Amino acid sequence: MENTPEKNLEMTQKYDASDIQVLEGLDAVRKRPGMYIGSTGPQGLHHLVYEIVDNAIDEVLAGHCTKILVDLLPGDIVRVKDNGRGIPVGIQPKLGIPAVTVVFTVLHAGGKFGGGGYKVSGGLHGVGASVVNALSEWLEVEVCDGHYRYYQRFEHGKPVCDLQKVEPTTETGSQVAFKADPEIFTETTRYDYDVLLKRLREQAFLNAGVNIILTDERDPENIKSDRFHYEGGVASFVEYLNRKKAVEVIHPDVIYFSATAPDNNSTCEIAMQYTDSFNELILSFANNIHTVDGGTHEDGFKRALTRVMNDYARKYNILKEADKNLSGEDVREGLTCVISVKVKEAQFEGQTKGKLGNTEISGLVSNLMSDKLMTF
Ligand code: TSJ
Repeated sequence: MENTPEKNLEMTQKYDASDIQVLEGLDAVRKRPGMYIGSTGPQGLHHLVYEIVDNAIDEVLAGHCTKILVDLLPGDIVRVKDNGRGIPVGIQPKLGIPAVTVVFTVLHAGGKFGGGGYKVSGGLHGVGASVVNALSEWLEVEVCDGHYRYYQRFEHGKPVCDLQKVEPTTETGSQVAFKADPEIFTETTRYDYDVLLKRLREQAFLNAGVNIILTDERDPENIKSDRFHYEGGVASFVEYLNRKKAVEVIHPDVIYFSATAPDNNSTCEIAMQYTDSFNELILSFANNIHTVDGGTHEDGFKRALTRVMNDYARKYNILKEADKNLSGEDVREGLTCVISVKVKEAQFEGQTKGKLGNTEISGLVSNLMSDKLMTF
């Protein structure tokens, strides 16, 4: 009964149907790219790189990747390579095609196959590799799974060959090379080295221990390269932010706290250090995304900092009975702080999705801060 002609016909039809759906999905991305990457200007262009790198960062978070190479090649081709497990190449049962092909041809397919729920990173709009593929003139993926090297090429998001088994190898990892489509990015397809450098350095700070190497080979006469590796993670980030000669730090060591929620669904890291500056600098991140408008993690931090400082000041009679409480601004003067939370199901709010909305995170961060800062 399993292999009757009727059954085969049915399967063929099913496959065709999902195939059409796949094409429709990526055509939608090419029709309205702004919906998926924000803009088709320089920001959107750079966003393509972040989307691909984010996938490699997920492999770092899963504990299987230590090194990410980002190369700019002549013609503004981007090549990203990691030393992770390799994007799975097995046939995805629902669609009947290799999982890696699904990753690049089905919207929102990133990290979903296999049902593993570890994926916590993601770009501004959390869309993934298929969007980059849809907006690329061409894209090539290579996967090594410790047994074989595999290869597939796409043009304008469509496979131009099946996944090829190239050669035996003991290597493991993934590599993606792509050329942004000038028909989409009409303003420019030129990457700004310093824009990528800033974002990749930030990612290295937020993911302690990872090695990220950015190389610009666009001009063979003038090759540039920077490597980012910070064992200190967010504490190193604060040191870096306070490195400027114009400011003096008030205490030599950066204060660092971390916690995992009892339900294991979120983690929080805080690094802070006071300087003699009048300015406060609080950078907050959720799932490695800079939350420019703050949110529940930042609120929880500020609430706890104000409370602990006032409690301490009362207890040791620094604030006398007649004195008013210190305000939030008072206790944040001169503070440099990085807050990084990783949340299983992050909710980003606001017009630009720059604000963390998860209500449970406010309590996690404020409890961590109250506990540890009080002890400190
Ligand atoms: F190379 C790269 F950085 F450009 C890149 C790496 C680009 C993309 C789109 C993905 C990746 C990537 C994906 N690196 N590593 C992975 N890992 C997986 O997809 C993977 C591997 C194994 C398993 C497993 O459960 O065995 C699960 C996943 C999600």
